[in-house]
Amino acid sequence: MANSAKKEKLFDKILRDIEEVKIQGARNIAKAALKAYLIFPSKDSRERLVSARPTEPMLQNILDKAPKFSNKKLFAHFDIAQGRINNSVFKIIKNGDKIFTHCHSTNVVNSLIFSKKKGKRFQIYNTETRPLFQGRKTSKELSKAGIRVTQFVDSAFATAIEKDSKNDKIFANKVFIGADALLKEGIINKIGSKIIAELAFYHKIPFYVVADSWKYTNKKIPIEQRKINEVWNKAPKNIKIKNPAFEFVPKKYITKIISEYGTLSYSDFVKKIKK
Ligand code: RUB
Repeated sequence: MANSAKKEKLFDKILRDIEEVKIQGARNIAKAALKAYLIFPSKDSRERLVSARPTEPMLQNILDKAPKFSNKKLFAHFDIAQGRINNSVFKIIKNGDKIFTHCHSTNVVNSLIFSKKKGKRFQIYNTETRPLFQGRKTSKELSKAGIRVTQFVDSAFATAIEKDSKNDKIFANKVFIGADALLKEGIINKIGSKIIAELAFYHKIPFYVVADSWKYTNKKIPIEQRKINEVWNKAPKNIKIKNPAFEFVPKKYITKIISEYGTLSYSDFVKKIKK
């Protein structure tokens, strides 16, 4: 196969894997999109990659940075930011914590595995994340790292989070959630995140967003609507199906955001990023 045909094949494969959520999570998507863009750096490639997952400012930001910075510097950012996030998450986790998480966030998962390796003892409550079950990926990775994981269906959000005062049992005492987009007034993350935030707020459980600052944007970000057959394949024709992939979580629910800038209130984080 000629070299250019090989390159085209690789570009198309990355694009398809992003669209089909084989490559998932803002950080992995941005990394893969940069790899694809560098094969064919053009306006057209950029548009195709951005529209593959439209709720991903990190993807957009990194492609905007691509002409201005070396590839080495851009790729290095992911690990530098993650390393700083890991150290901050480690400080926040206390032995005996029961941490609730949702979907699959590399920023969250890596920091939990780092904390476990450095000796913290805690357990995870996790929801499966219909329709694509990214929660199972989280459960498998954490369990492989020796972390105790309890998996719930999404409808068990309240049960997995709430305090059972009658039996003097506290379920989750902290929530760690990733982010796709960091905006001035709050974040966008996987569908389900808002109800988790509301429950945490109601039960006075700290709600932490764990996210690389390159997910920040001033732009208006659309919520990706995915194919309806992910929800119900061959559903009766007269039933309308909606499949929003993400939702907005207002900053009033966010106890702190943990990024490479440390652990900050959401407003302080926004101030910092705007400087
Ligand atoms: C993944 C998701 C993750 C964020 C952050 O959604 O909502 O919480 O992307 O992930 P999807 P990361 O599976 O639809 O891509 O920390 O890996 O950037």
